[in-house]
Amino acid sequence: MAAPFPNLQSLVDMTNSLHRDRMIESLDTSAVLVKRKENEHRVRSESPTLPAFARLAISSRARIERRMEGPMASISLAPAPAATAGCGSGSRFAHVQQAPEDPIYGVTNAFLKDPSPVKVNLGVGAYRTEEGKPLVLNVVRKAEEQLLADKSRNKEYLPISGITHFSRLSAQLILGSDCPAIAEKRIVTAQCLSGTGCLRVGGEFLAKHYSGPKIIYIPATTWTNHFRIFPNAGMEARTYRYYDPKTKGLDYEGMMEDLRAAPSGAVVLLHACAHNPTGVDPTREQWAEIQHLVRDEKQLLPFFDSAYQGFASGSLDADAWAVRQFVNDGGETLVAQSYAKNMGLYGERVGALSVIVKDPDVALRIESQVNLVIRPMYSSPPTFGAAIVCTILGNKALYEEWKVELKGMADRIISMRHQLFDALKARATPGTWDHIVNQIGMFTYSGLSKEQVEYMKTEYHIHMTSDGRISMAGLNTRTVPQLADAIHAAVLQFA
Ligand code: PLA
Repeated sequence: MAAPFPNLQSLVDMTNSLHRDRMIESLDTSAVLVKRKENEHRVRSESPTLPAFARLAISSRARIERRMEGPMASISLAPAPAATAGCGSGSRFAHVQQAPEDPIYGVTNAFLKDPSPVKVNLGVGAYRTEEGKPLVLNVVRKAEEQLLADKSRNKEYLPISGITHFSRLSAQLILGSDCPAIAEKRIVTAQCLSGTGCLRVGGEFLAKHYSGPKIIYIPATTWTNHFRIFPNAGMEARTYRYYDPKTKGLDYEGMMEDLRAAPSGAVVLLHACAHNPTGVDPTREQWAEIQHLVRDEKQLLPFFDSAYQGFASGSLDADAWAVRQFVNDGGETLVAQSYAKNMGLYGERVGALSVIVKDPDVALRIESQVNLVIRPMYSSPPTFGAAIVCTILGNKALYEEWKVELKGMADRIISMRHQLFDALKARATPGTWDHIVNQIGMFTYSGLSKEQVEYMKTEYHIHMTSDGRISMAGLNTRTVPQLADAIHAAVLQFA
């Protein structure tokens, strides 16, 4: 009968050599770190000041190397000693490093772990009601009921680029139903996995097919995920100045200077409205000059990230103004649209990527290539969320009802801004707080420091991102005083 483990010896050998490689590798890492430290402090290796762990690393490496030269049989298949177990000995993934926590999801994790009954999550940009609860819009409930009642619906795969009707309605929503690019069929729209999916697919399409420099200019202060999405998609990410902490407003001069210095034809990422995290948008006059620079001076390719249409001002049209200005000048443009916030469809992952070009034939070919980006990535998008959007946008009564609900959310956020501003004024909190009411959209970029944010977390159980961003949509009349007390104390504590 064949032995149960005919290759036991080779297994032993493999494991041993794996242990040895891992141990040597980790000791080498220590040695490299030591070398760096040595250089920094100009400490010679024989110096008695060499830290103890460094001496240990170097001598252990020599010992292991000596040992490995002996017969393999001298090493048992027993579990790795405790010292190496930490480096995951035996695993092909032992080299995998702990990734840093996502700056926004990390806040949610810390909030969930906080046992305090008064904890408040002002981290992620997710709308909450006055009662502090997540909101499913009434129109969404109605659309869901209609969809569930329709027994002719099935669960078939969607086409690679999603529901065609959804794409048309989405393009009309962001560009306006009278947009010439739509009438002239110079637009390709694909249903993607919410705003993030649109940016990722758009980024990869550009990395593969854009004829200009594959460099995207991102605001230096921006939604943190932008910095990962585009390099992952194959684009080089560079930054342009955007926010001026001194004025808590737009660094307009810096922005123009940096875009002017960009290589001609590079891509530029622009927040369509309600810039995240700063809440600072260009004025219409500034937009006109940005457009002139982008189109006429530098032939940059604008890529709009529209994650908050309707959330900024309460008006879908006003919040789409900048995008429409660019598209209607006839130049080529990309737009990523998200329905997470404005329809409250966060987890349904519904979004639309539009590529607007100069020629309908080019649009057709782009469509085929966008599909070729999507197909090996996730094949085709999910059905239900996009069906909800189609039901609402395709029905006049539901559409009107949605606009009212959307305005209700935007107005509640604006009212939170005023309540917080008044509460700080009432406490005579040192500093200027006008930016709380002047900034636009879901977030207040408070100007609070990392230390102040940490203090507010430990002392007041207020959770927010370490850059001082406050999700105003997470506040309510009950929690405003708690936040105002926390800010007041933090400002006095770290004056
Ligand atoms: N673009 C910007 C500017 C965003 O702020 C967000 C979401 C997205 C795109 C992507 O959203 P979506 O994929 O869900 O459509 N930013 C949130 C959530 C609201 C997050 O970080 O994922 C935020 O808290 O910043």
